[in-house]
Amino acid sequence: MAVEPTSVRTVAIIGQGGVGKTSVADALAFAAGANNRLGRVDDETSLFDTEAEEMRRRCSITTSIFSFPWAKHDVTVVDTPGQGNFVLDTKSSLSGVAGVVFVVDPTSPLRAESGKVWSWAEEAGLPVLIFVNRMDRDEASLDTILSAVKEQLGGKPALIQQPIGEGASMSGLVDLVSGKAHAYSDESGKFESGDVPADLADTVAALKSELTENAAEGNDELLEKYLDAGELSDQEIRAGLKEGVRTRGVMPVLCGSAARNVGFRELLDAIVELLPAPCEAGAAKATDSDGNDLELEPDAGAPFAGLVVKTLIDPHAGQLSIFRVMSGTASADSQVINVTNGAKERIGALLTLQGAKTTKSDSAVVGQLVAVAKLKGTHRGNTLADSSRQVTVAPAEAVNPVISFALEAKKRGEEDKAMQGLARLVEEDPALSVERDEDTGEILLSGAGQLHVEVACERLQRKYGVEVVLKAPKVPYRETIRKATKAHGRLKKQTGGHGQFADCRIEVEPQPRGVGFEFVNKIVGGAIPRGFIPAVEKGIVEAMKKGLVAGYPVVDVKVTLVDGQYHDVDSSEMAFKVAGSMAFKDALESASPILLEPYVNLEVTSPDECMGDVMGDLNSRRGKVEGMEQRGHSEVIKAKVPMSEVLRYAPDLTSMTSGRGSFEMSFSHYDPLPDHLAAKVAQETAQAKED
Ligand SMILES: Nc1nc2c(ncn2[C@@H]2O[C@H](COP(=O)(O)OP(=O)(O)OP(=O)(O)O)[C@@H](O)[C@H]2O)c(=O)[nH]1
Ligand SMILES: [Mg+2]
Repeated sequence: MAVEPTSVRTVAIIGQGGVGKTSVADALAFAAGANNRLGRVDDETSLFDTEAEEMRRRCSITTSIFSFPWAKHDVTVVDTPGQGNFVLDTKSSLSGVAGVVFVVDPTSPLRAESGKVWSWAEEAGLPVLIFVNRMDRDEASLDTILSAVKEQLGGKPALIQQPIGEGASMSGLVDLVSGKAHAYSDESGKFESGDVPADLADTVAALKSELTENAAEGNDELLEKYLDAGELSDQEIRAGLKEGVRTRGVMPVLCGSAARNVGFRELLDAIVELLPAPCEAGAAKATDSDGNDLELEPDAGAPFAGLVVKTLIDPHAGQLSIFRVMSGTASADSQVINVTNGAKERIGALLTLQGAKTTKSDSAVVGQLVAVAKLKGTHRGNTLADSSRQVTVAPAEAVNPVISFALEAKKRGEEDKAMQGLARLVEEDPALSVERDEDTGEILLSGAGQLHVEVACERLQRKYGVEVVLKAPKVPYRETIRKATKAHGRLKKQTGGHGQFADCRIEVEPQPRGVGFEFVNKIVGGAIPRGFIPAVEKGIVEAMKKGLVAGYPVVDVKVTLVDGQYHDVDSSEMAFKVAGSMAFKDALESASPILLEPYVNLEVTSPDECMGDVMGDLNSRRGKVEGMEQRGHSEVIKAKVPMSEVLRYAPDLTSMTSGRGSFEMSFSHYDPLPDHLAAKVAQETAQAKED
């Protein structure tokens, strides 16, 4: 039977690394009866951390999805990675869901990872439930963590539960809306409902009136009634909260412990009662084939459109494309168009995801997150649609990789096999990229950090049987110009037979940092026929791949094509491409080219007493400290540092802080490399070429 769109709930479990997201996801699946035992990360029995690399590290590396029914609803839980090296996979998964559970740890401060996932959820306009996990720990402080959510993230937490007992002696929760106490006597996840313990009565009464006020604020009618009568019914409070959640005005807070299996039926109920169905979240924006914006009605009867948010590749079973139905209904055994690239695709079986397993289903309605196997030309970010209405939906913006390593296959001659395997890993992981250096033949693998790249190599070996060795990390330098200049490119080979002729004149000027490449055509009077102009641009783009200083790509330049000549017979696209390329190379010579180096944002958390060492060290690495902040007994330092100086920061920080420091890194910007260092880089490139 088809699912009603209003009973669909899709929710991503997000938060910084190690707060217990996967444990929460497992506890939800167990509470709903989707698993007959409670999966645990520590015993390698989790339904969500199922890959060898995840189990070995006790850390989620990729997003994992599980759908199950709860209270007549179709609930899909998306467990996301939180660790800095893997967290980028979380971003694209957020376009697959209509809400998030933001998990926090009341025993430790919020780190940059939390800020990152929080801001992605904010950008996507996703409603938030906050789950305070680890309430079983004696040092847990609900107040401290909720103030941090408010102050550091701008969250709007509203408690809807009050824990009974603290830390190890926590014995249950009071549901503030119903005023019932839920007493937990074991780890079965089941509770006895009863009256609020007498010693909590005052606290609960005060919290309830605060909550009622919060709920009333979502809706004018309720507010009026509340101001009038001084109270609201449970039903009205829930309705007010739901309204506030949808518009991100309120973020209900639930408490519990994945270790003790406390609080998960309540969390399931909150997902169903307080988070909107995807179809209630508002119409999705799309673009039609003429480039016009339109809204997709969140209606099961509308023409089908779906956004592919993730690709999974199993070496044996092949490719799975996971998509969110953005409008209409997807049906098994149907024909669709991949609107992004025009390919016709057949949806054979539709699959519901259950961790590492799947089950077949006949259809999926608007809002559901499902998979289809063996689509040939479909990739993450593509839109699939019914041929009757060919629209595209914009995918999440990709995030740039931070660090690159050169690698080679351990066995001679396995380079191509490595490239093929890596290409599949890149298809699965938006934060990974791979390319081949044309000069040295080396494979360059880039990712969010050293650990990310290392894990990719482990997966390459396990899934595709190729062993590789990582070499020193490579800094992705760029080149640009400092001076505007004019240049000329002329190809003339007209001796005997069919000749080659093309001539172009260009003006080249620097652009502000980060603006990229711009090409302007100012040819008048047909000095170069219109049909050849794209060829000139192509030639320039080709020449930009290799700068003059040290062979790195040239960025941030504007090129204006101002004049040229052609020959009726001897001119061709190829000839103009070559001429464009020649002109650009000529321009570089006189435009005073320089090297640019990448900077990273570095956020270091260090115990107070190691601060001096950490700061001094950052200075010696040419870092610019931008701010410091006290968080508990730690100091958080934010700095911008040249990437070349922190390629191997982890072991150094470990030794400076006796293992108590941690850091996060993300790409920041490019800036000119000081001259004496530029000379060294140029020399190294020349040396590598010779070797
Ligand atoms: N005491 C206690 N430990 C917990 C609780 N929840 C999770 N843990 C433990 O914390 C560790 C990390 O749990 P995970 O569920 O893997 O955390 P995560 O947020 O998924 O971590 P990443 O996937 O790396 O982002 C495991 O050893 C869990 O057993 C809890 O409520 N109380
Ligand atoms: Mg996890």
